[in-house]
Amino acid sequence: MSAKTGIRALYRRALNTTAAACLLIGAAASQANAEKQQVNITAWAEYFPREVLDSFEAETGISVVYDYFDSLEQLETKMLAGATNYDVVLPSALVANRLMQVGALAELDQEKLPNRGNLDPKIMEFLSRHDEDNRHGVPYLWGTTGVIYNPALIAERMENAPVDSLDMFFDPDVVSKFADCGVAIIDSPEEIMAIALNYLGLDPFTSDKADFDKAYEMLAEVWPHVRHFKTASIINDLARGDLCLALGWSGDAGLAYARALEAGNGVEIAYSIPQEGTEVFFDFMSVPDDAPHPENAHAFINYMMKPDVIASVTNLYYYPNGNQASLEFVAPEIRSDPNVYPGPELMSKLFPNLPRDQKSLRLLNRAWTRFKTGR
Ligand code: N2P
Repeated sequence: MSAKTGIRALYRRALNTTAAACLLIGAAASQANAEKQQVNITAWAEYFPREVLDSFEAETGISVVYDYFDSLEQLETKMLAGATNYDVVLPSALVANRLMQVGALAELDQEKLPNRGNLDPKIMEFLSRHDEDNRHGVPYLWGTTGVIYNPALIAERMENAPVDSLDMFFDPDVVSKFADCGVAIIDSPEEIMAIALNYLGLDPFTSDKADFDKAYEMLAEVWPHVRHFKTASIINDLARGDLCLALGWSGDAGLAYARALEAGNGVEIAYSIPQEGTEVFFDFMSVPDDAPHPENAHAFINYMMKPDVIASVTNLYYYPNGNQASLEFVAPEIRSDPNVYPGPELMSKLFPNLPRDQKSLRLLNRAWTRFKTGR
């Protein structure tokens, strides 16, 4: 990342937080009813720090059962089937919108969420496009999809590589240079297809088959140079030096850097938001309509909206959050890192993911599957 010393400081802070959490766990154990109370959440791996969950358990006596998913498609399929036993789910705003339309998300009880006042009105307004009047969820973390790279391995293979451009992935002459040190792309069809269409100068939310064909043709040239599409392996593979380039999420770049530092293996990781523009995502805390512990779900969501709590998540994971009151607790080196909190110029090049009709979704998924499987 740009502020390396900053990451080191954050990393030290993370270790201190772990020590503090250990003391709190002792306090929780003394609460007689601790084990009777439970909240079942599902989210990405590396999205809720263990120490934050421990503090929640210590403060409320509600224990957290955390089940993680590797792709939004996996979450959506489960949620559409229903009876998941989850109390809190973390879809993107776009997936949340589709889940709402089929009644899979409950309306939140706003009175049980007094910390809502801490949220950023601009982000709430944005999210109201996906969730009218912000009734079904509250923003958690957000971020961008961009170029994660190992500067040393890239420089060995190409002088002045265009690291702030999607040419790194979509120009076969460029990406082929990095095939030997390992290139990965997140398995996230709606996000990557929108970015690819936008790179080609096409409408990222097109419904025209010819546009999807053009994107597929470009991606087919890229495919031979991609080592894998395993979203969940990207952080560790980068941190070990087993990948030199990944099209992935901004915060995961910070995590890969921190993990390499922890391993002391000399691997460095950097991130840039592509100048052609890319997707900005907003993740969403919400409650399934059939959640078994809706009270606990509200308590959990409310806890995550405490300014110091959500700031500690941003400080650890390098993803910005949707909580305005937390900004004063966010480490200055993160708040001022334009790759984490993009300035207005970069921000204007970012586009949020928007709903598509069924026919376009089918075209998109078909192009993606052909790309991913090299057919
Ligand atoms: C997982 C981060 C996922 C964010 N480490 C994607 N919206």
